[in-house]
Amino acid sequence: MSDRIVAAEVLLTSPGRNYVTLKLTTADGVVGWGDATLNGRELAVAAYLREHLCPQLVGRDPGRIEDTWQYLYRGAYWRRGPVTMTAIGAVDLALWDILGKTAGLPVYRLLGGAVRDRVRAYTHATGWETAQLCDAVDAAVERGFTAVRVQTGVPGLDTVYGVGRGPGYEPAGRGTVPAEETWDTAAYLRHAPAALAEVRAHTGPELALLHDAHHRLTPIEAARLGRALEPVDLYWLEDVTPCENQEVLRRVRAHTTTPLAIGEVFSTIWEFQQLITEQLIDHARAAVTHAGGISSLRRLAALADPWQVRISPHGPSDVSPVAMAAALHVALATPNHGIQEYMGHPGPAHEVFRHAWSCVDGHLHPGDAPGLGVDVDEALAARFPYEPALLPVARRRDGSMTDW
Ligand code: EZ4
Ligand code: CO
Repeated sequence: MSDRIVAAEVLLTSPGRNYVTLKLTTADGVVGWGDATLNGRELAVAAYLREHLCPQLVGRDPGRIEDTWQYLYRGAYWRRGPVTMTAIGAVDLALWDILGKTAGLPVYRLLGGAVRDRVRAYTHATGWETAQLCDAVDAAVERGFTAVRVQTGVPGLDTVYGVGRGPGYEPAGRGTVPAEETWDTAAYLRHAPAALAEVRAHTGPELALLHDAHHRLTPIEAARLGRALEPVDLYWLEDVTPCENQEVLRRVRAHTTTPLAIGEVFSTIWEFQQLITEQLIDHARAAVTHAGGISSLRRLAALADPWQVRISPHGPSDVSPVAMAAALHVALATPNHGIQEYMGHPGPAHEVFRHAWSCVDGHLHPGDAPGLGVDVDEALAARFPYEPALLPVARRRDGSMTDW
């Protein structure tokens, strides 16, 4: 008789930032782990799992990964959306973990084996002033990175999302009410191209530079920025416009050859469909958990491949070491993978989530441990209780809300 899931539990922990983790246990005693972290909406996913999915998982055959995905997605009347898809993603990750542990193989071998030796990664460099930013880029290069995301301060603004006044930044701030920031697109567009050109002059031509606009621009502003950044030779310009209307990207594409990356807030393959089939983007940025797991990320890659679009998944501190492992197994085994974002995790997170994956010379590898290769230290996790934390919101100078 095939194995059965006998327990489905949700763990909340905050070793430097909040993480939600799904634990599935089989009758044979195999444990599978899935990441269910949705930045600033952790408890919504935890409740979706605890109240709705966990009771449906107990008694199921853990080996029926695709059928479970179809059951939770296609079978449900209310579907799509980041909370639902993150919960399904966590289940999918945990089931692949169980399959790998049962087979005694790392997940990438179950996906067809490695198509590359290692996974190229990019990390973040931030600096309020351009000189500081150049120092941060140098530090990343020193660590071996061949690709760096550069985010700059904007004169006249007190804060800019994703840019610390000191080294580094953490997207979510503690508390139950979000911080409010002021945003000024005109000031940003006046400053960013010149700042990035200075960074390019500092680095020379070879280093891959990336930049993230965090969904703040109109189509014509995005087109202007893309065109202004062409001399900088970016690896990509990310999230130029808000996520709802994909057609606006046609206008951006018509005006610039700067490569575009979009999709860290997308939850399903269907949100990418038009962007891929009209070749409006170069990189699909879905995070493995937020878009429904390994099973659906592989489907997204298959859809993107004939259109020469690559998958380059989201990898900030809020993508837990469990989801990072899953992203790396997919990356190692997927031909049209581009680059993996690697922001890094707070120190204690590496102790709670002991992982076989590694980052060496700016490249990642999932390791060869069976399954996903992450063990969760539950006793240690319990010593870091969940603390509410949220992403900021932003208003324009006239006080109206602006887009993400
Ligand atoms: O804003 O992870 O490309 N990376 C990013 C991140 C995201 C946060 C949101 O949870 O844009 O910094
Ligand atoms: Co981004």
